[in-house]
Amino acid sequence: MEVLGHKIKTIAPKLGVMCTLLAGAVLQGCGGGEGGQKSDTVDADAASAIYVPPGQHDEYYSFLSGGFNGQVSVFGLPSGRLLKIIPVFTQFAENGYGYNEETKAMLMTSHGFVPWDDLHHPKLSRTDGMADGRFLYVNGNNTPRVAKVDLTTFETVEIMEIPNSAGNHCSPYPTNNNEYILAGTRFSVPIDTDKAGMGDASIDEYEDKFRGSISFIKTNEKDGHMELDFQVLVPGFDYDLANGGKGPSEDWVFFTTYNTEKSRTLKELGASQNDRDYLAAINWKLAAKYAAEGKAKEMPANYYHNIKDHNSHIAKSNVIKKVRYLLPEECPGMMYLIPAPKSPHGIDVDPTGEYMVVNGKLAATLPVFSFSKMQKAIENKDFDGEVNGIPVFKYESVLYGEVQEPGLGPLHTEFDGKGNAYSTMFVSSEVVKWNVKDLKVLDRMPVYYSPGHLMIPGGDTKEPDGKYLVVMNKITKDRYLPTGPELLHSAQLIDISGDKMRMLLDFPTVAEPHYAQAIKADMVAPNSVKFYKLDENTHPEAVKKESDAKVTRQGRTVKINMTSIRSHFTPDNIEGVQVGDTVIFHVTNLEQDWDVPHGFAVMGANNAETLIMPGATQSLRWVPKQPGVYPFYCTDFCSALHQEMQGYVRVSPR
Ligand code: CUK
Ligand code: CUA
Repeated sequence: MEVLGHKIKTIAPKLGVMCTLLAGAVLQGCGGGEGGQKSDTVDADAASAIYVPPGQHDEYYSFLSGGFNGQVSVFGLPSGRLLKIIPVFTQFAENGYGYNEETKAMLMTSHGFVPWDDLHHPKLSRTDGMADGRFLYVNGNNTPRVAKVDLTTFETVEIMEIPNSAGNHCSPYPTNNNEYILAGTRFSVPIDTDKAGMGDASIDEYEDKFRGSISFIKTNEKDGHMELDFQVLVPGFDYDLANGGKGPSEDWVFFTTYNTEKSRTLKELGASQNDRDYLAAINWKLAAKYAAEGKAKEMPANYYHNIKDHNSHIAKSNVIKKVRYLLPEECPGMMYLIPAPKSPHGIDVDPTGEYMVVNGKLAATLPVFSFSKMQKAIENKDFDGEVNGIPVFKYESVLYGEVQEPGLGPLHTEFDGKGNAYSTMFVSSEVVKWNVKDLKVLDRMPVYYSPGHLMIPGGDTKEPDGKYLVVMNKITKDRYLPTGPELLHSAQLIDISGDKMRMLLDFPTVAEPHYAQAIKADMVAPNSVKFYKLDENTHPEAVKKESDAKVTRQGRTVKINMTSIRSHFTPDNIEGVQVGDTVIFHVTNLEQDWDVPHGFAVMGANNAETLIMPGATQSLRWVPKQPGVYPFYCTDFCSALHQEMQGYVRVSPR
């Protein structure tokens, strides 16, 4: 197969072949190949390498995306202990997120209340090219959103909807000093710059009317607060993944694209008939400069930006009505296209910032592009035509070299900071270690089964911490005791400190992890909030002492300002509620101690419980439908008298 004159071998001229290969790999549980070792043979010291004695802490926090559960799960490494599930785009009955009055607004969008999403990529905020442990940014794929988790509280505190986007997959990518969080569209959609909301066009007009977008979200240095500065409306391809430069390539960010022939269907190989797709290179600094210098135009928009206040714990939605945009064809030098094997998946830039690895999942080689060659090609205008006014490089003029026979189905690559890269091979089900300079394969480790992303702590930064590698496998099959047709996905921990990879541990994950991030525990743990200070609670319905607790009626609404402290609620016996009233319990947890939340649940309420952190106020809305005496109680075991932490609400007929 030829890519602009350059030979690229593909393993799968037809998608069917890919599927057969995949099925073969999965069914046989094959992997390995030359130099492979059976990962079932775990060496005798593996246990001690991951053993974290009771009462001691892990060395790393890792943050795994939950994929289709819309959450992030936090695991300690190397133990694989699950430390927390953080709901982001999903209602979480366990703690009332998205059910209680304070957090409902977090899940508001221009489409209404959307309490689910598909969360793929956690990314830690950055300072000087390194993860700084302050915030975790994550993407919502389905109803395009970017969220921020505060790592002092491990709570989702901000969610921004992304206009002019569909399938927010190449997202989020924080630049090296968190100047911007970049978020790229997956699907191109019709974008009408005269009107807010979704554009409309016949799907047959794809070629002319559909565009993608890359959003430039500015962040505030102090609190990480997001603001959509502008968007670049890019050609109507599909965009897959993003990764940014470092050092010399710091000003650049790269996106893999597919469907560059702008077809709408895979039928008859429609979307994959091109010999090649592109790696899109965007100079984000130059884009910001163009936007600042007035090149950006303004269009109407309608998107939600939801922020949770730290002191009141109340989330509020702001609806934003305009967005600025740049067109690459009007901004010379801002965007280029590099031919790449067709349907590439991950793009990963090495720690030096010189090498861009394109994981062409259908290709038999792994091409590595050179940033300095790209700079030269720009200088010499060494182009091979253009697409929508965007120059396309010649493959050879930017290619550093190709890893030969890396394995089948390369998806993602990370780096160990010692000159090596590690790539996942989805089809041959292995992690392959190779040297970035000489492109030689050094080692292979079969993994079980069919890995997607892999993650080395700091492996996407300028200084990776090359001790452990976590590979996240899509298919679990026989790795654990069977649990019916569905098994949890599986992560495997591999020691990469030596020449050869060493399998240490399997652990089940929560739903489907795509990407993950990890950071040394001491970058996060010391800043962890132990409880909220009651005297800083600015919730308008907070009551800070029991004697202020009260029940008030306003029309058909009954407001119950309640307190909780070990081990009672005040008030705990409530009368005067009628069927059909709207009852709102505003519960303030008076505790000022670490790890003493109280739960609150009332019989028949069709929302959830809520779990109130010490010092915080949370509110549950309830409309009783039948007369009766309804018990309520604390749901989280809080003291020897936890079971007694209860009360009644009497609901009378109207
Ligand atoms: S993607 Cu899932 S394995 Cu959404 Cu980063 Cu590659
Ligand atoms: Cu409060 Cu149990």
